[in-house]
Amino acid sequence: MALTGVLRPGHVQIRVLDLDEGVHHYRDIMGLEETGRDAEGRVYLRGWDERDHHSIVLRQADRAGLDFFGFKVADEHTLNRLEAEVRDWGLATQRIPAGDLLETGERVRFEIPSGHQIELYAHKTFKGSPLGQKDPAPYSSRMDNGIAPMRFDHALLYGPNVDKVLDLFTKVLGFHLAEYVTLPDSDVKGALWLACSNKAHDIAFVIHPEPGKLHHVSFYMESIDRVFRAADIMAAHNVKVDIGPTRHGITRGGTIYAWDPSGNRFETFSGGNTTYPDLPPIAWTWEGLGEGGGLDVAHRKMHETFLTVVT
Ligand code: M3P
Ligand code: FE
Repeated sequence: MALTGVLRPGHVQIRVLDLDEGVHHYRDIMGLEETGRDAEGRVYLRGWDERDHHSIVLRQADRAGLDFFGFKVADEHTLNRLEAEVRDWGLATQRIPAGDLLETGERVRFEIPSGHQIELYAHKTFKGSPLGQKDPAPYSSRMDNGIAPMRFDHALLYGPNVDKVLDLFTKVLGFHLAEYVTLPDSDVKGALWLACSNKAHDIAFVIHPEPGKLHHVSFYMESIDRVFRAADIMAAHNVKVDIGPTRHGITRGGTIYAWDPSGNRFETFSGGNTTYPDLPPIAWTWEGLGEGGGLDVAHRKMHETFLTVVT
């Protein structure tokens, strides 16, 4: 499979209410590596299997949530082409200068119809992983440092105009729809799982009246064992758990949903379906999402927090 265009989720900037508390959570309990701090006081982190400089940026603010979600694209030419196509589709775009985020090139930012700030960029400094790039080592102690996810994997975002978001991501940004949920007694798609790769998904959306909301930022774990180990570490540090450990029927990923100290939900996720752009999407009904185990295979019910708690 030739990956071109949009390559992968590259970074998210998350607002935390107290920076030290946020750093303690993401660096010391999650076990992400701190790779930098900038003049604005933002803290940069990444998982042990990531090669680029960072994927998670923490910014202290008086309300929690997501500032922006950035995708890495293949090259400068792709960045220019997608910028033009996003404009032709009808969105205003803005160029953010290289270096605004540490070790990151120029970014193209636009607000999508769900109210989220999405960015594309072509360059971020290659830093390598702790295993090395040549004859890589089989093990690094970073793999056991806290919860120790391999990487930032995806986010689930809540907002209006999910139909327009689907059009933009599939017709302009080159994503395919992997799975979706229709609203009760309707064929309107109310939730989307979208992939630019053959992962289970790279970004997901659920319809919601308030724009720009964050449901969760997800971290990829090597195995379901590591998800259970994450549950032990969460318990040891009094991390508040929402759902799990269980499996999502949608994506078939092993999961825990839990909250950081600012109330932002995060997920430790493993496995999941392999998707291809030629396959028709998997369709879930509203009942399938709840009683059908789409959200929670083990308990086969809707959890109220899934629909109501977002930042
Ligand atoms: C995920 C995931 C639902 C499934 C959610 C899936 C809400 O968060 O990462 O696979 O049914
Ligand atoms: Fe998820």
